[in-house]
Amino acid sequence: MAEAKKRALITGITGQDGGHLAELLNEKGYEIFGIIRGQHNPKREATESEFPYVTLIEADLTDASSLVRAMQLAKPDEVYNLGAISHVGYSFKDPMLTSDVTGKGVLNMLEAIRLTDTENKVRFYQASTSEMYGGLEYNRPKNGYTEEATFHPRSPYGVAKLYGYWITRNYRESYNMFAVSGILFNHEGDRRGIEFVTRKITNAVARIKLGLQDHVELGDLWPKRDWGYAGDYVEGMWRMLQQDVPKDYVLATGETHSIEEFLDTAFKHVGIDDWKPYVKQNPAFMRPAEVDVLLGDPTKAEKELGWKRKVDFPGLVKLMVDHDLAIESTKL
Ligand code: F7E
Repeated sequence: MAEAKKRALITGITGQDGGHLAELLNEKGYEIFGIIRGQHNPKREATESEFPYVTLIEADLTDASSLVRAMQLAKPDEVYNLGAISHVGYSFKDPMLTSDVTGKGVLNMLEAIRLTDTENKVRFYQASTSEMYGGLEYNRPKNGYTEEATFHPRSPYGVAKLYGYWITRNYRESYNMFAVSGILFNHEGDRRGIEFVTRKITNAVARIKLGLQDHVELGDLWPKRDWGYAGDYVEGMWRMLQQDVPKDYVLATGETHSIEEFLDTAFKHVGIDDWKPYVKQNPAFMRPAEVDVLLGDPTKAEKELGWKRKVDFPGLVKLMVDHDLAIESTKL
């Protein structure tokens, strides 16, 4: 008899990582269920046409009973909790909702698993983040943040994610659940939303090159980030759930670059050597508290999961600019 297909339930299926993960799990032969929110979710149609192999289930991370129902319908072997209010700047404007969705939503999902998974077999992945570290000088390890580094979140988003991290760890320790956190540094790509700085830049670079726009407005340009490719990172998520022992892992590139360097690389890729005339600073895009420098140390994931990022910084910028050039040139 053929082996039964593994089943996965993904929250945040309409987001960047949800899309990459759905593709990966489909290649691996999983039966995939995705949680979608709301009566007329504007992303439903696009999600259905791009991922016809995903069964969508209406539920909401703020409603534990809807998650119990989703668990009963999907009967998953693995749950990937990627759903969140994920924009750091936005979390300052809506801190309560961020705390409910990005923080307490994790507890709702864990409880839904605990109440339905009577054999304690389900494996749970929590999308934790480098935003939990905060990037301040006093607690920046020289070779990058490891799984053991000190946390000091700098936004309502970071604080909510830290709750998600600890409640996941607490359920692992209290109920012996296979519940792990991937502490992922920034990961970008062609599925990235335009509200994040990398995609905002690559889209603007493409449009400026094509004569569709004459400048881009940004906030602070000095912060540094450890930017990788999202397609590489979902492979790491999956590997975490295939281990014998549940543990938390950092996924990062081990390199950090400023927004200025990102601008420089992106503009040079389309033949513009000096980006300064095309960039205006606008305080509306600055944050009440900034995360200065993020650099991750992925040694543990490399050793224990055999994971390593494939796309490097210039490769990532090129991939994103080329993708935006292709899309924007259809608008000429
Ligand atoms: O900002 C600065 C901004 O919004 C990066 C999320 O996936 O990664 C992401 O969080 C930096 C910050 O990403 C603009 O102030 C300047 O210093 O692209 P971002 P993020 O805040 O690092 C982590 C790991 C997550 O977990 C999050 O969910 O760029 N910046 N000017 C700007 N940022 C934006 N968005 N827009 C600007 O105009």
